[in-house]
Amino acid sequence: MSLKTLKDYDILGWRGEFYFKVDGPKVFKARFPNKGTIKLQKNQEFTSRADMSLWSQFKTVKVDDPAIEKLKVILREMDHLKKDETVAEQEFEINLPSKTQYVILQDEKENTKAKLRIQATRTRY
Ligand SMILES: [Ca+2]
Repeated sequence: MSLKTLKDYDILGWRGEFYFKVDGPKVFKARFPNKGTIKLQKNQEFTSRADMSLWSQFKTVKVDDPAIEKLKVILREMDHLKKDETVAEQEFEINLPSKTQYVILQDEKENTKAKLRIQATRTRY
């Protein structure tokens, strides 16, 4: 995952404080990072380490039986003076299994863009 913004999100021109929420099937929800925020100033970019995941899930899928998992990813920005703002929100349909793919989550004005890597390859153990 990488996150880049072209905008100043805070009134005082400091930095945006971003976090992700992922809505999985039923009631599961995840936040990334679990605690804290990704702080970005205008034109800064954050790239996560390879071992960081917004969401992980195992699912047993029968061979030759196509399965689709839907995940909603929400990018929010925090402000101490008001409610957290939803910058971007999108539902992704992930075919299981599929090759590793990259998707873009961004706001309407394309100021803030997250590039997400979806890895839904077969796991054997
Ligand atoms: Ca803020």
